[in-house]
Amino acid sequence: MNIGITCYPTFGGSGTVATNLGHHLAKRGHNIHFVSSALPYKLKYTYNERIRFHEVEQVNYPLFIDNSPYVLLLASKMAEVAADAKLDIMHVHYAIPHAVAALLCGQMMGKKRPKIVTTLHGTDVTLIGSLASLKGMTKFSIDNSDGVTVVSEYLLRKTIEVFDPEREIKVITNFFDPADFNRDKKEANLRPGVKGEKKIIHISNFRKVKRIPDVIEIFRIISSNIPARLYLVGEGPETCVAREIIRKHSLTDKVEFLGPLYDIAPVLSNADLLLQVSDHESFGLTSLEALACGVPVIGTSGSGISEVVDDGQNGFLSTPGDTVKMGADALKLLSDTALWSSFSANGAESTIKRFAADKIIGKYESFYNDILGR
Ligand code: GMT
Repeated sequence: MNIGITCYPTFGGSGTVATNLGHHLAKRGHNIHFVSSALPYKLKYTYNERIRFHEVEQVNYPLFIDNSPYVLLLASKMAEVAADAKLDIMHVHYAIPHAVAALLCGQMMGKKRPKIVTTLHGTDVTLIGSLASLKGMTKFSIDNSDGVTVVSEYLLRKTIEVFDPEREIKVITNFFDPADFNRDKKEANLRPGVKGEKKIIHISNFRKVKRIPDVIEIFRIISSNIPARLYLVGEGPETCVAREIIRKHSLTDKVEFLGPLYDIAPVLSNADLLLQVSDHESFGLTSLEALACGVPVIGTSGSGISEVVDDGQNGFLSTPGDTVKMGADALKLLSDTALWSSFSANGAESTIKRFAADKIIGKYESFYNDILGR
């Protein structure tokens, strides 16, 4: 098949999933055309006969300084690529604005248009798509795509609750590549502090939904009981909040800000515990990748994380905000070597059974074939 993929090029789960999907589909013999405002950060830009990247050019014009017509430029680029590459499918990740641009591209192309598949990733439903100003447009893009997927049962429920869609929506979960995320990938050593310190890790875009103050509070509980060091990966609006709380609790010597990283597998597989304690996550890709590396997770219940982390088996789940329980659970795990080892092994085993790429990519292929009537 000839497949177009549009995603945000920057660090983030939806772009990571979209790019990895493209790589796997190319390995299975499909021709993949990425259309985005910049090279997706996970796209390997060495030559691959089956992968092409098409950049959406910006237009420099004084009237557009504060009002870039990005959706129009994206739709035009999609139509150009779809015609030249004879795309069967245009698969967009994150509804706003990508699905809207794809629908516009479809209208421009008429009968020769590719089928449009939209994958909803989370905040396009729970935050952005729920805003009164964008809700109608997001519903329009869901109802008019040829196929819509969501990354978890939780997100399916949320999508139905928010948009009452007029169509069936398919759950195809996120996935990981066991060659990239496994328990043996130990080549990067997190800078060791005092010998025997437990390595706690948090990875996110540091937005409010990630509950960064809770991450620091759980670490404060851990480190006042056992030697521990916190590694913060990523960056965002709450980074300065984190720095302030860390200073307030005199934890500066025990916390390392690593910034955004292209490849998180080496640091993950060196960690002892991942904290993903968001208000809600549609899926929690980082939790999946941590478990695959044999790293237990302290997570929150009530959203997609509970579809990835098995409470009491490979991690512990708590109500968002319950840092006292999360701190106690973390200490229980980190102080009991046998318990930690069994959680670690369970995580690696359960993720490979349920979320290995070879189990999931075929679901996308079947979905495309169904839509194409093949
Ligand atoms: O977590 C974010 O804010 C980034 C966001 C994105 O769109 O890149 O992540 C969402 O999509 C990921 C991939 O499907 C999911 O693993 C994340 O759980 C989801 N984030 C939220 O729902 C908050």
